[in-house]
Amino acid sequence: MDRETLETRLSAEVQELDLEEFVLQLEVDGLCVVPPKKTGVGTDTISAIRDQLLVEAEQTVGCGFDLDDGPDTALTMTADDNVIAQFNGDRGEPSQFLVQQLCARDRLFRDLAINPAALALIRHLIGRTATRFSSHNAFVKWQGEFGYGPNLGLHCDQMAVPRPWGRNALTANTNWCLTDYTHQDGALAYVPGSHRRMEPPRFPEAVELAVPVEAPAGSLIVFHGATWHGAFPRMTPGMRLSIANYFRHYMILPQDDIKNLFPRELADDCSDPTVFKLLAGFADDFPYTQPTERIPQIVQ
Ligand SMILES: O=C(O)CCC(=O)C(=O)O
Ligand SMILES: [Fe+2]
Repeated sequence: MDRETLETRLSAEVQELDLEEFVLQLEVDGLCVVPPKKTGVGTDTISAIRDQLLVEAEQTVGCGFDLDDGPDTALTMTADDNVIAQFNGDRGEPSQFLVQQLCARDRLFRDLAINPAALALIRHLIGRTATRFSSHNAFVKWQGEFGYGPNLGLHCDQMAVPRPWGRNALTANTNWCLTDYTHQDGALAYVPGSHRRMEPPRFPEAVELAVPVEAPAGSLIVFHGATWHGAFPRMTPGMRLSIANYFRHYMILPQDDIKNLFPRELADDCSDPTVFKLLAGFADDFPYTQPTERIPQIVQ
């Protein structure tokens, strides 16, 4: 490969934002941790997002949440079909839930979803013009020994896509750490290099190889859709908060039907409406909502 071809494989955004080292880490490990000085998302913004998320958590569950103490009321999970079983504790005592559809809730979440550094790395994985939103969820967690159970909830995000997978990512994820990630505090767990296996996790191998992603609050974790990951249980008091802004190739179904259901006027209220609307897929052709081909006409 000549020098020019090699150079053009990294996008202008990756080069301008000085993200080359993270691209290399994504290629080798299938995951990278980007510090706040590279994303431009500072302590004040992270703190405002955290406060807003605690408000959303309270609205969702109906009890108060405190960063240092967790929920202010005892909580349980019902056998309701809407409850995702993986989020139950071993005796039905929950220690986490999701706040979903974040981008419809507050502009802070919309601006985070189009952060240029996150987008440059995701587009490197999925493809520049092919990248779209899939979902925007917050993980709200507190102390609980069980967590995801002995398998640490290890999975790949692109597991719903039929195999064989190629090396290109069909989906890719960003996790914004809103609190410090340490092993004891319930960090993300992942298996370095597992995206190169191009298959879902095998057990017990995956658990044996899993390592914690330790990173201070404000860090951005980016990972390939085939990377094996889950989380360690939070063993300490207080809360573990993160936002997962999840992306897809435009030929992969989104988790949330953003194109059809997201309020268009909210898309105009963010730091870059053009980029937000492109990623939301508002202008995408597929799936057709009406016939698109010309019909033969009878000659009069
Ligand atoms: O933090 C976690 O509990 C897991 C996050 C995860 O699986 C994801 O964002 O896809
Ligand atoms: Fe995941």
